[in-house]
Amino acid sequence: MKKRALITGVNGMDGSHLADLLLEKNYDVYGLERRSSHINRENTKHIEDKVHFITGDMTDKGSLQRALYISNPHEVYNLAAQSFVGSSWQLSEQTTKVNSLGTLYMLESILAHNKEIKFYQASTSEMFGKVVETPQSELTPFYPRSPYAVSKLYAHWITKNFRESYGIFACNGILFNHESERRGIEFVTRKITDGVARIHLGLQDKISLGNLDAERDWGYAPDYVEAMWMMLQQDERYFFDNKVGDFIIATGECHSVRDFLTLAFNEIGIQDWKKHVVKDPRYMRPAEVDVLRGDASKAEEVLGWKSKTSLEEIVRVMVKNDIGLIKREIK
Ligand code: G4F
Repeated sequence: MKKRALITGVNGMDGSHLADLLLEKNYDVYGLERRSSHINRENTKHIEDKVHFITGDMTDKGSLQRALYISNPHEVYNLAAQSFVGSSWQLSEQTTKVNSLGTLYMLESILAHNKEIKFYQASTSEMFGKVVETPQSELTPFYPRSPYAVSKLYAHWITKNFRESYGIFACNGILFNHESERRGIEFVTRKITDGVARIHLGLQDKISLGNLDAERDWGYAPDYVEAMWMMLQQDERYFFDNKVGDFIIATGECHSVRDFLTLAFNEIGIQDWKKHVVKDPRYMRPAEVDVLRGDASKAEEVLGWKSKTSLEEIVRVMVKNDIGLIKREIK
């Protein structure tokens, strides 16, 4: 029998990579997308005829109930979110409604529809915020530093609570930063690779950025969506052992925004990039997360998952892809 999966946020970077993976594994893939006059299926256009798209919204519980009814899934991957930390101070209410209440609505809907559905929640390293220890593991206390991180912390705990209260097979994947050529342009890595590509093609001279000293544990999104899938394939007999519920997904390595700039400019043969980068206070955050580094040893031990792609490779793929995209754009 073919398995059915419902992915919320299917047109995002993670949603589209996960849809690719599940289609490869012969799933029937249903994707929840928001109504809009310009639906952005940039990341899913190559699989548009294979994914069953369902219109819905995380803040509209009826639409989630309807999506479950239509897809009748074995697995739900909740990847929809207001995911840009920087905007969460301006959009704190919307961020909370989508990220926190949306997760609650989905869990309530699963409980009403079919308790046997396995549920994956996109938790995040941002919950560690002002870190109390390094590296961060599943046991590290949280200290969120943005409305985004606070909203995700609610979603994390309500997922855990539904697991403990109702016995739902629900996992939190605490994913550290992960990137790919499908990353939104507002995130620092893609902003840099897009800017570097434009500089290479003579279309711009400078990239405006905020805090260059921030350090992140950057992995490759296609590797990370595999971990999401693996979490939901665990043996149910061991699931309610508390050790098995939530997982850190990370590379264990940490690099600064400066390091990322060095690697990206290297790809176009520029060593001294300083004259191409302008510090712009508009991109500084009211409260910053200075440094994140994850310890994914539980994922390796229990799931057999390990990050496969180096930061050098990620940067190479992203810069190359942006050069190709822009060349086609200006043709
Ligand atoms: O790329 P970022 O915007 O990612 P951030 O805030 O770490 O969050 C991402 O990863 C989280 C963990 O997986 C996710 F939960 C979240 O949804 C998102 O995917 O910023 C990274 C760092 C920050 O410290 C930021 O201050 O880069 C710094 N930065 C410096 N200049 C900038 C810029 N970030 C952005 N977006 N734009 C800049 O110009």
